[in-house]
Amino acid sequence: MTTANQQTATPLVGVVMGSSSDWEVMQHAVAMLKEFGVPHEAQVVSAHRMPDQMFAYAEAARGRGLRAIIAGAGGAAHLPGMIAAKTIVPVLGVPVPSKYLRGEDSLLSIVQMPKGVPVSTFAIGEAGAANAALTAIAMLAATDDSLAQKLEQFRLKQTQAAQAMTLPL
Ligand code: RP5
Repeated sequence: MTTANQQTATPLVGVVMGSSSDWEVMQHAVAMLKEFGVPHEAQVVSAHRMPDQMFAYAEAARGRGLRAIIAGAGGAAHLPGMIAAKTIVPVLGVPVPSKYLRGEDSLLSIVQMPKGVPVSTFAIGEAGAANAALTAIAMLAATDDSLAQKLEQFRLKQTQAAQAMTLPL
């Protein structure tokens, strides 16, 4: 599986992650963006192994038309916060489960941003990745009626699925 420079035409959402090992989780953000037909890109940008590229990515983001950046990382997860430090494009942080602390370290590293430079932080793992994408989609839907309709339908399907649930009584 490769995550190198996946891109659709003129991306509105950037998905970055600290390692290709994060892809197992972060692919759920990309899958959601694909499902909604949102132009996006996905690539590895490591905070501690490629800091210069990380800054370049963040600095160029707004000028390239990105409206949101979904950043996933595990362990001492600096990536979302450092990207947020270099751009005013909203950053949605996804804590990736780590080997020893199961992502609690990632979550606390991402969520505890000091006042002034926010990172919207999501649940650890797959749900967080998917919900970060849904939040980016909701942000875009504020000025895109067709996307808003798709989002309403997506929610309606979940309502109908819950209403159809039965218990083995
Ligand atoms: C972080 O370290 C990455 O985001 C990843 O979650 C973790 C482990 O990276 P690898 O050693 O698998 O490349 O930078």
